[in-house]
Amino acid sequence: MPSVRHLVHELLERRGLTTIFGNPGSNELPFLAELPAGFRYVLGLHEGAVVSMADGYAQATGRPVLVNLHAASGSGNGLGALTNAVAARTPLVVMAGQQVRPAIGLEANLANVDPGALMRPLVGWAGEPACAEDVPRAMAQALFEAELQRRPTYLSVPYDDWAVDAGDNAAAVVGRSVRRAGVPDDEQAHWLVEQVAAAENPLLVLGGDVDTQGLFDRAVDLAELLAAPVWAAPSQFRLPFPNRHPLFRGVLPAGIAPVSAAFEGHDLVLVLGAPVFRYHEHQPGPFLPAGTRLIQVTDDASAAARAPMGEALVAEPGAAIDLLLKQLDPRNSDIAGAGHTAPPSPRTGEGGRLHPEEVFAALRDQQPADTAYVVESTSTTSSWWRQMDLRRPGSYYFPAAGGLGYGLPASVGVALGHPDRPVVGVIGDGSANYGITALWTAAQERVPVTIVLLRNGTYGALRWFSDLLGTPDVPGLDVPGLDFTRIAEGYGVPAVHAASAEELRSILATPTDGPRLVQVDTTVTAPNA
Ligand code: TZD
Ligand code: CA
Repeated sequence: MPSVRHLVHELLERRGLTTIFGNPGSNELPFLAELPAGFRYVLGLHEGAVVSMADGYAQATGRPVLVNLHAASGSGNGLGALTNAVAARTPLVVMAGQQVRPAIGLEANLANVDPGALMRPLVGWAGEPACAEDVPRAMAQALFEAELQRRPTYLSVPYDDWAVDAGDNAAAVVGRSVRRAGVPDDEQAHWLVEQVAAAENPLLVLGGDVDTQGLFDRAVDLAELLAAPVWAAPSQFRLPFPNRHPLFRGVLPAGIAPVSAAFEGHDLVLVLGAPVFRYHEHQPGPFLPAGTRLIQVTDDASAAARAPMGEALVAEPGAAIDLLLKQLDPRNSDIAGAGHTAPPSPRTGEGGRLHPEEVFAALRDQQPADTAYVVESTSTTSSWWRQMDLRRPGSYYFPAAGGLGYGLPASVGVALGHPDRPVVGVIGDGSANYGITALWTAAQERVPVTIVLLRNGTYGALRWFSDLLGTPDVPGLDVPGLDFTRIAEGYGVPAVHAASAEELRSILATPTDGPRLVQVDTTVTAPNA
């Protein structure tokens, strides 16, 4: 009879979870024993980096990923990064080892006394099997829950379970499949089509799910059919629409009042694949202007339930888009033929520092059009969108819950998931420190990724916030004295300092077959200017 370990390995293999991101401890070693050929263990040196690498990899491949963490201390280290995976709806299956059952109640070292309580409310499901024979089924549940809920899950397994004979029934779970459909029924479809057809001046708001669910190009077809302007939903973690398309209006500002102002004059706002809404700065006001209705289509039942206004249809956004494309007549518009708007010339820096716009213009001009960017640079948002020209699906990733430490590791994860695309991480000198150990993984795995490190010496976004909140005298906002070329070299990643826009352009013009870091000194900017 096969062991628990053998069955779980087989289950993971059959479900395609053969690239494992992890940082093991003693409790985890028995699971890792006898890993079949074909499995790849990508070692990260800190659990925050492990989870963020896995998040980037899972988003890039569109597949669930197994994350292997140590018990309480290791899992705890991963929690901050898990906030981003929750907001991005990434199906990570986090598995941690556990002490042997008799030792848990004694609170022996490395026991995870209440694993579910440690990980909730972030994970959508958490469990520890009540007996060894139940481990393969519990692993299948963790995996299916992650896929069905589109949310990370957590499984804790006592380490002496792995060698146990799994018994006759346990193998039945290995070949299971669970499918899901989210197509509106006829009546719901009819209602949705009617509402959109009747709107005089509809507006589309697209969320990150549009890109994660492969709907980027179809969203363009829908917007052109409706001749409707398009906003990206606030606090965006993916780009759902080409950012220089003539119908694109930008990313909605993350406050109640400015969102409402942006909807002024539209009788219908159709939100696809986003919560309503992920606000940030508290700017009170009416949720919607008078005369504006809102319909949200999302497959995230919780996002529909918690929205404070509008009507919701819980269904796959892709199904709704297909339905509207099939059943609506095109509105007269010459927009489809209009070209993408040209970027303005970049603002320039001073005192030997580049303006971030000069850096982004260099990326836009020198990088191939299919480059995927992972951005964690918080004060340069406006500069970024002013200069970039992103027209392909999967071009942009940002920490979905705003938790720093995602960008650098996720760049590595996205590059591992997309060996066919150039990947650039655009990382601030504050943000880089939270996930810095991913440089080591990039070096060891020879991941072709370029990290452009923007060194402005400060937490720029917090400087802007301190003005907004009327707290100009707060401590702890500057980060001087960091040389990321030396830090990167120490982790085994070749690094250069680019002192001018020309130098940066010539570095970027040479493709790389391994990791590299380019440090640039930049001027301090505000996220909204
Ligand atoms: N810690 C974590 C894990 N996430 C956070 N979001 C913060 C702290 C707070 N924070 C922000 O929200 S932005 C920011 C911090 C510290 C500054 C980031 O600095 P940076 O980028 O150098 O990466 P800018 O462009 O200088 O703002
Ligand atoms: Ca900074």
